Amino acid sequence: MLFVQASSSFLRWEVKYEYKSPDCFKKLVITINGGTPGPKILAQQGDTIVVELKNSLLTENVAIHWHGIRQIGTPWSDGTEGVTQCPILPGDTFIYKFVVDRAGSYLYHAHYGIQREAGLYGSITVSVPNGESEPFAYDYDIGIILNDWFHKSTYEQAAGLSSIPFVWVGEPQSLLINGRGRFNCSLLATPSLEAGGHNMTVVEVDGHYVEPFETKNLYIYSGETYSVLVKASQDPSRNYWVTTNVVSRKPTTPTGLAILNYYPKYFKKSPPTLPTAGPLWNDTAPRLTQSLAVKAHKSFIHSPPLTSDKVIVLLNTQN
Ligand SMILES: [Cu+2]
Repeated sequence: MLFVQASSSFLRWEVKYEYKSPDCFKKLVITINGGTPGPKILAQQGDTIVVELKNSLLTENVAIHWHGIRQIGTPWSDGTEGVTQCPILPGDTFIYKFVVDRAGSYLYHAHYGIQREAGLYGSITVSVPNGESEPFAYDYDIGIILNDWFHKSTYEQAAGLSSIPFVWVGEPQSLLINGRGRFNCSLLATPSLEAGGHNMTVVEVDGHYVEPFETKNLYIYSGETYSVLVKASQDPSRNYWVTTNVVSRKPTTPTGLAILNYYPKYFKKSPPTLPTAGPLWNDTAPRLTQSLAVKAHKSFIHSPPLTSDKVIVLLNTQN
């Protein structure tokens, strides 16, 4: 008999506006416990996550959606404000309580207005239960979260998007990697990600194991999560640029940069090469190739039910 002991994590979060300069441009952002992105949630499959969320925004409601978490039996913790819960009013506290029932990488984000664009988002990593292993091996795990960053306030963006005629927000001023980016720094949409010339092997997509496939460029659409394996097989005496670029629209946004370093060697040294410019923004072929390469791992195929109880026809329109 196997006994599995799930534990519970209690997190106390305070959401508020603070001035921050994630890309050297100072603006009001929404923080959780003083940071954007918010705290990383690290859990094990079967754990119960309890988040006591205090809304200290003064004049705005808030709600947080746990993207990819199925909320089986706990729909009221889904955070879809206006659907499964009333928004959390300024000054109020709400307790989210749910089980993370599937290993994988996920994100959480604001679900009120466009507060995600003000910085209210973060990551959730759920590891497999003790005694179980993933269908791939690695030595070290690191989370990377990408975000497009606009300097206009979310109010200006939202007012434009809901105006007639519609006012497009334009291109993001920068791309943030783990909450940091560059815009006119003295140092120096749909993003694609490159790991400094290291091939990436995609092994998990949105909480599902996939048949591994290799890529040099990973295309990530809004809300998607991927786990990739990177082999530290190159010259360890230098550093490498990790780059993220806008694709799908002609980019005017500077490349988002981070450094891939073979720790502890030379971790302050700039890479000796220039960052790559990223894939051609209008070349859709590699994106289609990636979509077609994502297939359920053969040991983890969940077949759909053979019969349906109910048929729901959805009509989607955009005015
Ligand atoms: Cu979402």
